[in-house]
Parts: sequence; C-alpha cells; structure tokens
Amino acid sequence: MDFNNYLEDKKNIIDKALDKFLPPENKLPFIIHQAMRYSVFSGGKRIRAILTLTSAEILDQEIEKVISTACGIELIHTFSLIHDDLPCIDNDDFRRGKPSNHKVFGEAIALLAGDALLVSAFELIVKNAESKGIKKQSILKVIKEISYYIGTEKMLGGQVEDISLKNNNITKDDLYNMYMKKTGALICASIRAGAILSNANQRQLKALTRYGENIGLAFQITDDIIDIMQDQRIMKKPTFPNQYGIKESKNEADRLIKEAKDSLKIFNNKAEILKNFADYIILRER
Ligand code: GRG
Repeated sequence: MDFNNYLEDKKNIIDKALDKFLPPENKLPFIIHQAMRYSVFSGGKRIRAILTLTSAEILDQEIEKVISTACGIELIHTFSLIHDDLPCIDNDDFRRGKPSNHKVFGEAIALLAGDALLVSAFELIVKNAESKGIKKQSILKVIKEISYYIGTEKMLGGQVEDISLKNNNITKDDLYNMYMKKTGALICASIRAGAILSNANQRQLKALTRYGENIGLAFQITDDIIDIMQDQRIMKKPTFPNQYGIKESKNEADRLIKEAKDSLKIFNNKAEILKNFADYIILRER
C-alpha cells in the first residue's frame, strides 16, 4: 500500500474510534462535550495515534487490540494543544487554521475541555484491558509509562522550559533537551505504548525508543521550519531555525531521520513502514 493511503486508512480508523468513544455534543453538560469534540475533530493528522498502531503492527499485534490506547494518546495530544494555545501559555488565536478552543468557547471552558480530555485519555487506556489477549500487567506498564512521559520530567517539564527559555545564551543542548521533552516525549511514548501492548522484548523496545527519540526531535525541528516558512511565531521564542538557520535545521532533521532508520535494523523488512513514517516526518508540509 502507498504510504499516504496507509496514513489515510489509519487516520480513518482512529477518527471512527474517537467518535465512538467521546460523549456526543447533545449530552449534558453540552458545552464541555462540544469543546472537547471541537478540538479533537479539527483536522489533526493523528501522527501519535498512528504510531501506536504501527508499532503494534510491526510486532504482529492486531491494531484493534491497541486502538483504545492509541485514541487515549491522541486525546492527550489534543489536551496539550488546547492548553498550549491559552493566553497564559502561548496565546495563540488559531490552531490548524481555525480559531483556537478558547477563542470559541472562552478560557474557562477551554481549560476544562483540556482537563476532560486528559481524564478521558486515561479512561481509554484502562479500557484497553477489555481487549482479549492484552495482559493487565502491560496496561499497568503503559499507564506508568505515559504518566512519566507526560509529567514534569518530560512533556510538562519541556513546556515549562519552552516558556522560560530566552533567545540569548541558549545552547544547542538546551534546545534539544527542551524539544526532546516537549514534543519528543509523547511521540516516543506513543511508539513504546504500542510495543508494550504487543509484548515487545527489551531489544525491540530499546530500538523503537531510539527511533522515537530521533523522529521526535526531527518532528519539532520540522515544525519550526514549517512555522517560519508560513511566517508564524518567527521571533517569539528560540527555535532551531531561528538560531541556526533553515539550511542547518534541514541538515539536522535529515541526520536525525537517518539515525532513526538505522535503529530499526533488527526488524528487517518489517521496518519499512516505520522508515516511510520517518521520511514523512520531515517531508510533510503541515
Ligand atoms: C502533559 C500534563 C501535561 C501538560 C501539557 C501544554 C503542555 C503541557 C504541553 C504542550 C506541548 C506542545 C504544544 C508541544 C508541541 C507539539 C507539536 C509540535 C504539536 C503539533 O503536532 P502535530 O503537527 O499536530 O502532530 P496536529 O495538528 O496534526 O494534531
């Protein structure tokens, strides 16, 4: 299957599952369910959820067995975007070309919609225990993993660094550290969750983690390049292309993608789909 069709196919599966899980807009309290659905269905690419499915797939797990966790991870991602856009954090009026959640529903509801999505995410991850053949032990491990990867040492901590770093005196290590936490952590956790639910051994988990860390960094560098190309948030904060220019940023993203692919050798030809994914991370236009 052509890789774009692969992505489209997986995205449709995830969209359907999310629609089934999320409370309908006509359920009380209406406003919170409307706000949750507004951001979940506003054009996200579903990269993290697809990565969970793909990592399960290359370990011969049926994707239906991990779909609940994949959707949970997508909800965590959506929650983080709603909070990131709030006036007290990044103060962005638009997300995916549409008014951000707080511009439509107001700050209080946007904050609560984010909270509700985070709570629902864990409900979905636990719900994965209903899938036949998935060990309860693996679910507990995934809950522990995800809590760690989105906590103060990883995603949340990265966001704290993001709002604290100033343009002057920032080193490449500072930037990488922040990118790895803010963006790389959830991407890495998405891949690891799929692998854990598919009984990956330590060697496979280590290889997939290295892959996840490298594509996570490349993802954020590419995101910053796309922002600069679209003339958005150019000088607001330190980013790789702001500090080192577009050419060096592209070279760096290429290098990281090569590293990511190199870590997949143990999967032989099964790695092909993850290699295509790695290329897509830096070739995408949005
Ligand atoms: C995790 C408890 C906890 C708090 C979250 C707000 C926050 C703390 C973190 C925000 C981190 C953040 C916004 C990182 C940027 C990640 C990023 C590059 C998002 C864009 O990802 P895409 O392109 O988005 O996959 P789409 O629109 O496709 O869904």
